[in-house]
Order: sequence, then C-alpha cells, then structure tokens
Amino acid sequence: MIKSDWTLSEVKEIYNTPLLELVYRAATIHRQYNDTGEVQVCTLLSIKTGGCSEDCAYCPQAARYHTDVNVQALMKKDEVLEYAKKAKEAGSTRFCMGAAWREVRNNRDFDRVLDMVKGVNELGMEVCCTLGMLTEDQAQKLADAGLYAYNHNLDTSSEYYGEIITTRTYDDRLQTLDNVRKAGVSVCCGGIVGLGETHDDRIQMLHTLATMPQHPESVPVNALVPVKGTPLEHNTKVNVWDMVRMIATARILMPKAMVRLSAGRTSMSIADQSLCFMAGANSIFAGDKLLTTPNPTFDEDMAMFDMLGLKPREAFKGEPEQAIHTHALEAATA
Ligand code: SAM
Ligand code: DTB
Ligand code: SF4
Repeated sequence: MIKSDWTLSEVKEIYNTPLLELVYRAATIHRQYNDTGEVQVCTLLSIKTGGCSEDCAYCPQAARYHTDVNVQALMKKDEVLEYAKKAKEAGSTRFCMGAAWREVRNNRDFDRVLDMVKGVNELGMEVCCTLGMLTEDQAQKLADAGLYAYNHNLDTSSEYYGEIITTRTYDDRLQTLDNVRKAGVSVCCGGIVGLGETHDDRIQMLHTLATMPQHPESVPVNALVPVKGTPLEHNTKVNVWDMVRMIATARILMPKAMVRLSAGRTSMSIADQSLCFMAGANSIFAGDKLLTTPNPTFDEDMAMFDMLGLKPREAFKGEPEQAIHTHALEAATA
C-alpha cells in the first residue's frame, strides 16, 4: 500500500536510521516495488539559457550573479528536435527541456515550446519540461501538446526556502505543482542537498513530498553543483553519505516514485553512485551537460551500467503512463 499520511516524526526516524540498516531497508522496498535492474536514462537540454530574473542562490542562470553562463534566446524547434533524436539514438527515453524563466507567459515563445513538446512526443520519447511557474491553463496546453512530465522542484524545506530564494514563495511552487497535477501531467519534484540546510530541513522537504495526496512520479535528488559567481560558490562539497541517506529515505517514503540521482555525479565515483542505486535511485540524467554544468558522458555511464549489470528502462513503462502516452499520441496526430 502506498502511504501518504507520514508524520514528521516517522520521516525523522527513517532518515536517522543507521546508514547500512537504512540502505538495507530501502533496497528491500525497492525490490518489492520496482525492477531493480533498470535505470531510467533522461537527457536534459537548456532551450533558453541565462538572464533569469530570479535570485535562486544556487543558480548559474540568474541574471544578477556574474557567472560564465552566456545568455541564449529560445532555441529553434528543429535544433531541439535534432538534439532529441541524438539523445534517443544514444539510448535515452526521456527528454527534458529547461528554460531559465521565472514563469511561462502566453506569447510566441510558449507557442514554440508547445511545438517542441509535440515534436519530441512524436519521436516516442517521454517529454518533460521545466519552465518555471505555470497556470492551470498553461499546464493544460502543455498536456494537450503531449507533455508527459513537468519538473518543478521544492529545492528545500519551506523554512529554509527564504534563505535561498526571495523572488517567489514556497506556496507559488506548490500552486504550480497543483496546476500540473490537475492537467493530468506526471509530476517531477525534488530538491537539492548542500545549500547549507540542516538535516531537519531535508526531513521536512521529504515529508512535504511524501504527504502530497499523490506522490510525485519522479523525485530528483540533486547535489549542489557550486558555480563560481553564485552566492553558494564556496559551499562545502556534499558528502556521499548524505546523498545516500536522502535517496534511501525517499525510496522508503515513496516506494513507486522514480528517484533520480541528478546533479552532482561528476564528483561521485562509480562506487558512490552504486550505493545510491542500491539505496533505491533508479533514474539519472545522461549526456555530458546538465543545463549549463558538466555531467558524465553517455559512454562513461553505459560503461558503468555494464559493470553494474544495469539496463536503461524503456519509455512509457507501466499501465497508467501507457494510457497517458496513447492519449498524447492521439492528440498529437489529431
Ligand atoms: N527556471 C525553472 C525553475 O526554476 O523552475 C527551471 C530550470 S531550474 C535550473 C531547475 C532546477 O535545477 C532548480 O529547481 C534546481 O533544483 C536545479 N538546479 C539549478 N542549479 C543547480 C545547481 N547549481 N546545483 C544543483 N541543482 C541545481
Ligand atoms: C533537476 O532536479 N535537476 C536538473 C533538472 N531538474 C532540470 C537541473 C540540474 C541543473 C544543474 C545546474 C546546471 O547545469 O545549470
Ligand atoms: Fe531562474 Fe530557475 Fe535558475 Fe531560479 S533556478 S534563477 S528560476 S533558471
């Protein structure tokens, strides 16, 4: 049974379990609910880069910080489809397009993104977007274009949020997630470790995610990638044990979610990543770039998969998702 009425003290107790016992429990749950030999391979593409009005302290794309990121206007649809095709050929099944926007506006750029969504869906990939805040109507338009999932992270606890971002609120984030849900789009929502938050902040964020009436289908766990020029550039490197603890707790709380070992893999060894897979991570971003920062190459990841006996998960696996996809394809070809 999937539980969504976790109390804060239950989450705390799980999170504070001695590490090896925690990994064992998470691995056991993972085996009960998922095919542990499979890892979803997703590709990210920044379709509009930099120049963002927000003040997210971790982000190299905020206009107010002086980072090495060059501003790039919204890409053309054909260019994006070329990237998506290459990603598919390399073995990726989910394609996620990111834009450095505070929110979506109803303009030509949005129309172009809707076209991109249609095009990627027609390639037979799960299409995901992360474009900032959305209204219910915009979420519905994306759904009608064939959007499979929307990524919108809580990043941290509601208490610590104000230390990291002041230009929008935690409630704004929750509202967008609600709008995405109402449109029938799969929810991808997680956070970042290493922002300077306490263990209690991490526990609270996990509690918020695990008590949503319906758990997010994907939960990305990012390790902060400290970028020169951002306020968090000197933060201490995230400890691998903290990543493992987050992943294992997320796996126990949300047994069926895809838990994604997201940003930060370039500073993790294969042994570190293996422990994360053991603890229940079953999704990664592949390809040598995340949005603006480096990531292991496809070849490195496929060599890691070979060594560990893992295989990439096929697209649209599972009954309800299959139905959504069929529906999306019908919409795209109507
Ligand atoms: N602008 C949109 C938004 O903020 O929702 C979409 C793109 S934004 C870059 C997507 C997510 O990337 C953020 O919510 C954050 O969790 C993650 N992220 C950004 N910079 C990061 C960094 N330096 N290290 C780790 N994760 C990061
Ligand atoms: C998520 O949780 N992590 C990805 C994706 N969702 C959009 C983004 C990571 C970004 C890391 C910093 C960068 O490359 O700019
Ligand atoms: Fe803008 Fe998103 Fe970066 Fe925040 S995380 S500065 S909203 S691109």
